[in-house]
Amino acid sequence: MYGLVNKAVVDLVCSKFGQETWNKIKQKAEVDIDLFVSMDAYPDDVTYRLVGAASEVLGLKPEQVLEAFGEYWVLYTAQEGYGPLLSAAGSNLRDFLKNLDALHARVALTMPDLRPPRFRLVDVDAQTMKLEYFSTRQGLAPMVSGLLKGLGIRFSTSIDVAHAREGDHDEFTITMSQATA
Ligand code: 1DX
Repeated sequence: MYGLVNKAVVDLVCSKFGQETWNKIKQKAEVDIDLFVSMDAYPDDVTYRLVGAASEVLGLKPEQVLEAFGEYWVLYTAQEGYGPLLSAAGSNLRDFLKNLDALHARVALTMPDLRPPRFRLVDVDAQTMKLEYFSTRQGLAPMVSGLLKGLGIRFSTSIDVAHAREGDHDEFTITMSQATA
């Protein structure tokens, strides 16, 4: 994955737990890279090893690390120069999710090694949407749960997310809780 992803992992761990903890994670992951370059492509293996080592060092399940990372990614990319990219994709949760494939297509114009997931949004009722997630990568569904929570925060929309594996893809049922007067 592009270095921006690994940089976000570094930033999340260092801001929450400090440099010492990051050094332990790096060592356990056997990753010898001191600075990730956002626009360089790295083997996926590097990211998976960092997540696995973070899980061991922090005493969290890998799923919990992935979910925390997904939530952080929305904040991090907004801060790291991709605010306009995110803003162009929509100003509410539903528009944003509808435009995710277009967002990735735009990034892929200049990043030929991008392997973006594909998303399909289905409206269920006024407060429920189903998001289908197709990825070239294994095991990252918990990250998508976190991404959705991050988007809920970005758009000040309270949501509940339920996940199910369905054949060749994952499905997330997103329920927007009713604002009460
Ligand atoms: F719900 O693969 C909200 O490397 C969501 O299944 C989901 O293949 C927001 F530095 C610049 C660059 C670079 C910008 F120039 C990426 F290189 C991309 C910024 C998307 C914001 C996908 C990252 C593929 C790298 C993928 C989980 C899981 C998608 C990560 C989240 C908005 C992004 O992101 C899987 C790769 C960006 C960039 C966004 C992604 C690769 C997402 C979301 N993906 C690189």
